Parts: sequence; C-alpha cells; structure tokens
Amino acid sequence: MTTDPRWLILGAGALGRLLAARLAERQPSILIGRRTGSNPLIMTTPEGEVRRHAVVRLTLAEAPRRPALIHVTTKSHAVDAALDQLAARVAADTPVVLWQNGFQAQPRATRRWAGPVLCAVTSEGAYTHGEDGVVHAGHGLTHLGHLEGRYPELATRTSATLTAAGLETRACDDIRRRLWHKLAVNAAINPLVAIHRIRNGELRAPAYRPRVEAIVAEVATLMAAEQIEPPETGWQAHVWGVIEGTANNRASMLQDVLAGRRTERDAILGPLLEAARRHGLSVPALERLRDDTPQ
Ligand code: KPL
Repeated sequence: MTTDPRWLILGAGALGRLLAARLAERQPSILIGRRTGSNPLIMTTPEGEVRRHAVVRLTLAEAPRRPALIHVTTKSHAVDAALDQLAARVAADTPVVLWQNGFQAQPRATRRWAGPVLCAVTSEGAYTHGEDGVVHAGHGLTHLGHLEGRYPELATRTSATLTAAGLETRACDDIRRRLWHKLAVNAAINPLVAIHRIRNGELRAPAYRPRVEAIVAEVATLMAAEQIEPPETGWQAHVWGVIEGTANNRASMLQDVLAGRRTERDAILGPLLEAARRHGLSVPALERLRDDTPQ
C-alpha cells in the first residue's frame, strides 16, 4: 500500500484548527472531526488579519488508511480512545504527533502505538471562534521530539514543515524535560485560576500568592526527585515570570470550566501525585489542589 502524502489532524479544537489553517497552503492535510463538509476555516492572525482557508474535513471513517503522519490534538483524556479508533483505521506504523498538556497521554501512547510517537510542547496561543473560526492569539514556539530521543529525522522534517507554515518549531532530544517543565507551570497556574475564575495575573494578589508559592515548592521537590533539571532562574522565579507574561490570559483550564468541558486536572496533577507516591514525598498543597479542582 502506498503512503498518502497528506497529514491527518485529529481534533478540531483550537489547536487542530490552528494547525489545519496554517498548514493549508504548505502541506496537504485533512481535519478530522465530527463536522465535515467544505466550509473554509477562518483564521484571525495575531496581526489582526482575517484569512479564509479551504480545508478538507472528513470523519475518521473517510480518512486515508496510510496518511503520512497524524497530529492528535484532542484533550489528554481523549487520547486513548483516539488511538483505539486510529488503530482500527490506519496503518499501524503511521507516525503520530501528540499535542497534549500534562504527562499522562504521552508515555502511554509511546508504549502502545506501534509507529513513531513524537510529543510536542507548544506556547502557541489559540482559541476557537464559532463553528469554523480560530483566533491565533499569539505566536509561540513549539518543540518536538520522541520521549527517548528516537526518530530525530522525523522530528526535524516535521518541524521544518510546521515552521514553513508559520508555526515556529524545533526538533529536540529533551522533550521529556520540556513536558515536565510545562506541566509544572500548568500545575501552579491552571487549577487555581479555574477554581477562582480569575485571569492568570490575579494570582499575584495576597489572597492567592502564598498558595501558589506552596504549590511551586512541592513541585520543585518532585522535579528534583524525578531528576528534572530546574529552569535557570529556579522554579519560583520561572513560574512567577510566566504569570507576569500571561497576566491577561484566561488559562486553558478556566476556559474549559467556563465552557462546561472536562478539565485537564488529571493529566496535569495526576503525574505529580503519582511521582510523590513513588518517591514517598508528602505533598499536602497538591493534594488539596486536586480535591478543589473541577474534573
Ligand atoms: O499554558 C497555559 C494554559 O493556559 O494552559 C498558561 C501558561 C497557564 C497560560 O495561560
């Protein structure tokens, strides 16, 4: 069976739409979701330009059996089901790129999928707008790599295509560290802003600051136990720097809560609590955070 040169993008949320719109003129791709048909995707760029992109949209049952690559952009808790559906439809050795937050879907998928699995860590900002719209709110940087540093050529090739499409991407051999770093930041910010329904910058208020500091202190201990190198500035300064830089953001978990969607609580806090158990560490601030966070 010959390989179809097209990429599949599984999940038509903000990230899936952003990939589909950005790739439209560079790399033949198919957006897989519930909604099919020929409506163009309407992307608002960070510069405020509104662009219409013709994007092929199919259900998975209509997708080619040997796509060149599959981007999985669903939420973390939907990855297992997505891989089950993919396994029934596409060739077992198809390369997959995972775009989830946390550190739950990635090791599981790397173990179970027969083909190469790359993980992405991105700081691209995007949100959906209506049925066919996506707002690319801010340019970011994406890193791409295999958890054990395998498939460097695939990571380099995929990164080059994404970069040419306007999503700056670098292949790397330390994606595990990058995933844990993002998880640490997400753990300190996302649950609290979702619980209190506040923007990121409001965490600087005296009402929240001590709780953020306590969470970051526990996360720092866990990262050391997991032998994850700390950021150059140290964990506290790193997290407060992100809060400062994203002060006006409504974090993704807050957006989920406001839209009545399931949150990424388990993908973000689960691996930390599991690491605490493995290392016999007491983490009362994180346990309380898990109990307070909507699922
Ligand atoms: O990644 C984020 C998110 O919203 O998920 C942060 C860094 C918290 C920015 O809002």
